[in-house]
Amino acid sequence: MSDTAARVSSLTSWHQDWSGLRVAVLGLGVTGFSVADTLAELGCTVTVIAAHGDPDRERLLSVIGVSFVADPSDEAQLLQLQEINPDLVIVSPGYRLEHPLPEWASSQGITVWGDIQLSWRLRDKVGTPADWIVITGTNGKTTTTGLTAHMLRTAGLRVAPVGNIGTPVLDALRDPGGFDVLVVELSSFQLSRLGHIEPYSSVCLNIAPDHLDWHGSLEQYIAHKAIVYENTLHACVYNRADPVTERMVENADVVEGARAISFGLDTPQPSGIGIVDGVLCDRAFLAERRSQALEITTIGRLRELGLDAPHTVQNILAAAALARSYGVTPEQIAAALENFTLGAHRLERIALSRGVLWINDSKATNPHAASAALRSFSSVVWILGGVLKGVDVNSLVAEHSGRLRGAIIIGLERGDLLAAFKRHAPDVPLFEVSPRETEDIMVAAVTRASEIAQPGDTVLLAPAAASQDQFESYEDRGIRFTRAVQEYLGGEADGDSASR
Ligand code: UMA
Repeated sequence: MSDTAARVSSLTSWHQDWSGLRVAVLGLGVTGFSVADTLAELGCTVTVIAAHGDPDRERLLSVIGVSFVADPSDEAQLLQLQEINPDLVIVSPGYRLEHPLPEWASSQGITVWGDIQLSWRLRDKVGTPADWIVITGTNGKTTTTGLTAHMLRTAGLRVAPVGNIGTPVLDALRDPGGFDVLVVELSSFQLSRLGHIEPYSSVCLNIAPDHLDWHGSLEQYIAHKAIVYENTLHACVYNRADPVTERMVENADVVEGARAISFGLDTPQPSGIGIVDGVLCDRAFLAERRSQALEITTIGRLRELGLDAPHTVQNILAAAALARSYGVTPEQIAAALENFTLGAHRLERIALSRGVLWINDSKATNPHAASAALRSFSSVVWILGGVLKGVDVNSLVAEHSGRLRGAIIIGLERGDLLAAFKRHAPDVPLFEVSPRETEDIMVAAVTRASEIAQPGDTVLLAPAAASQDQFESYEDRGIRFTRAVQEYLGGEADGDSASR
């Protein structure tokens, strides 16, 4: 190890001397900006390199004395990086592992970290470092992160939900108020560059194929997800219905005394959280767990709160396990659920008009999430398509063909979807919204959906794909859908609640 690499490796506290380090930050999204801002504050000499600029962030970088280089070509960016010859490279999550810039840096013996490793090292800026509860999984991460944070907050703790949910961990670390707990949502991208951290508790909620274009194979994707459990101090929470997550816990190198805790919709064994006769119960965090269980809430109450979709209940059980591991009481968890609302773009009800329910599940960015959404309704006009990320859609179409009144395809990449419908749902009326045909994809999709839907149907935006081919983000996609529905219906929505 070079002297520089040894110096970088020894930096494990905000209060050490980071000054003068030459750092290259890859990417100028939310992560890149927070990294550059932090390292500039610590006295490093920082250059941000990215494919594209961002006028607002660029302006701020110049104010804080950070250089910025934008070039769409990887070769040109590499030359810039070589010229900087940094002591340390911090990579934004979206850069694939074998991207030429981090690859070159590693080959030169230069230390390469993701933003989460940097955050872990800097976690002692304000007072006693917060404990980290870390959450991953193919689907439900963001909801579970929000739920866990809400439960901990209801118990009177100072909590921030951070990470892939949208707020970089570094932003929370620099909050002068400080936190007791950070609930950190980690994507497979962030996990693949995690390095050594020591989570208080951890969970991988479920595994289904996603981001295969980025990871190369399902095996690699699973291997990266499994990193979430490494060095866990107290509770490794896994999904009883998903044996892959259980195997991850069995194989993880955890701290002596850390427990494996399962969650699931079925009856829990000791060290599990689950459901008995409609009651959500904890058989994990009580001394008498061999013979007793603690009641948390009931499915009936969750139904009244609109939180009873099976995948939502699973997220609640996982969040309850994490919160219980931190000492939150069942009563506090029940109280938290009373005023928790699912975020926008997750089975979000837009309108009920002329007997047709309009639902925005733009957050369904892979087939597993879309399948959960489809399962919630019996007769569906389904709007789908976008960036498929190398994931197979055949079984999704086959599984749900029976509930489809029709399907409307958006997105640029269509071959696989069209072939899946031809093979598994040849009788389902299929429509395409051609990007060339129209300026506003969602207006066209909503108009077409309104022509097909019958009273009793649900029009469901659950794309099973990422959005970036036609929209800025899944939020942008959901907002455009919502706006198109509202404009189409004018003041017509019945406004009463629909249950089906
Ligand atoms: N860039 C390049 N070349 C590349 C990749 C990126 O130049 O090969 C540059 C872009 O030009 C841009 C910047 O990098 O300047 C964007 O970086 P980024 O893609 O890492 O995005 P951030 O804005 O930093 O947001 C990231 C996460 N994005 C991704 O993982 C793609 C956000 O998750 C996360 O909320 C944020 O950090 C804070 O942690 C989004 C996401 O889609 C919501 N996540 C995926 C998912 O949930 O499925 C993993």
